[in-house]
Amino acid sequence: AAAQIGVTGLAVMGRNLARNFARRGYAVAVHNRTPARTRELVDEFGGEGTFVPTETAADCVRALARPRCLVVMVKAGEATDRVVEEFAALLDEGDVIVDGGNAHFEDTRRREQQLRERGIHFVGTGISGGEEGALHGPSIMPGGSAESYRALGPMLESIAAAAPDGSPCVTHVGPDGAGHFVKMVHNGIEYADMQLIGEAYDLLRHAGGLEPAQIAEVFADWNRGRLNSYLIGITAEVLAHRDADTGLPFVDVVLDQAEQKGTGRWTVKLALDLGVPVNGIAEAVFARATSGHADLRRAARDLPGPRPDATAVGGAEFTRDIEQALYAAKIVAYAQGFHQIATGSADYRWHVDQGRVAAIWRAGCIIRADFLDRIRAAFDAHPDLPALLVDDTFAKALGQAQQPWRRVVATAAQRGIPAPGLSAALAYYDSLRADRLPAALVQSQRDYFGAHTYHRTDRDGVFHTRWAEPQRPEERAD
Ligand code: 2AM
Repeated sequence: AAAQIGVTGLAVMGRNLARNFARRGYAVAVHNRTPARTRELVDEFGGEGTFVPTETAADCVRALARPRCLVVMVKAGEATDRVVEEFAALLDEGDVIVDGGNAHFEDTRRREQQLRERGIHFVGTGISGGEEGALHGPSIMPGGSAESYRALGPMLESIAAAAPDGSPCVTHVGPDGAGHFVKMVHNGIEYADMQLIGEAYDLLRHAGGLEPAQIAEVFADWNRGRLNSYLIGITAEVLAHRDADTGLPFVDVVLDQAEQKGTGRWTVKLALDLGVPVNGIAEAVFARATSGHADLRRAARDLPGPRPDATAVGGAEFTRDIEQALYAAKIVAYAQGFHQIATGSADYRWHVDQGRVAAIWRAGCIIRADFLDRIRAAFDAHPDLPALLVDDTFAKALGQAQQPWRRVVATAAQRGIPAPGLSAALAYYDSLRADRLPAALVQSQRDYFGAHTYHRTDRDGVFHTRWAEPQRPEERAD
């Protein structure tokens, strides 16, 4: 029988995705550069469904029913280019190549355009949820042509995670690179969420005087409330875990240097180009970078400042304050991510439905949470919501969090506990709220040294002041 879908690149993500298709009843052609991996997959998991092992790319293409749908799961970058080209040469008009790797969306745009000229659909697809997600149901973010989704959509819908309301966590995000773009921002938000959770832990420990096992209970408790999410859940588990060798809390034996593969950095780089303020996400990326500068940290260790742990603030009230601050900063981080999606969507003319994006992040992906359903509801109620923060539900939560959030940031500053995510989010929030920003002074400075001109609050037009002259006369510059 002809296979309905093919998967090439059978490392753990590709293998699990192939198994997921097979378990859902699809006949899956499987292929890998090194054929031993293909044989291993079939030997080990062949009983789970119908696999069609293939040795060469040509064999793989021959095994597929038309229009052929092939999922490429190889390393992003050159390997993807090479594999896509190898298969594209064997495919016909109307066939579909899915790139399920973590490609940069600009690469996806380039590949999509090149293949479109040859009549082949190229579908850059974000897949989130790690190895387990790939096997049991990821959140899937396909881009590419709407036409490609007709062949592909039903198959993706059947392997995707199901949201609490039963709907599959996949949608046609938009044309060309939209899927990989949205996946990139997903990862940026993930960085911010993880950083905020890290700061909450740090404050509970060093200002609150709690031990990791106690903080595990706090997180487990939060996980039963509005913060309920995959990340909060695994945080509780990690904090409860003790190292087998030393008996110490696991978190205390792990070197405090957080690494990154690049999608968070991409998010921030692109935000800079788009002019979207994502300071919460940026602080999370920089916090990882800061942690990795061991020499810098060693050199700075003896700089003056308060030492944490002096006296515990402690108490249930402080824990409640942190929960409020965490929730408020989380709203800000997600709002920034969605602002970036809206801006990218407008710039690239993708028409991304932000409510749909929130909906497909409700399950399967790393940032899955009840919270995403609140975001979905906000966009469903007001598709043109100018900022997530002003949605009634979120505005109310931010209102309630005001004083606790400010107390937490103040406590962090007073005690010398770094909280870049929580405080950047607050600064962003207050910047948006401000009647007047010191941007007026900055623009004045620009006019002073660079004749960059300014607008006035009281009159239309463009103005420049001749600062070098004693009378500092103002002239129109337009
Ligand atoms: P391999 O098993 O032959 O190494 C993750 O590295 C996956 O991408 C693996 O399945 C790997 O195949 C595949 N891969 C990496 N680089 C590749 C390339 N240049 N061509 C084909 N497959 C590649």
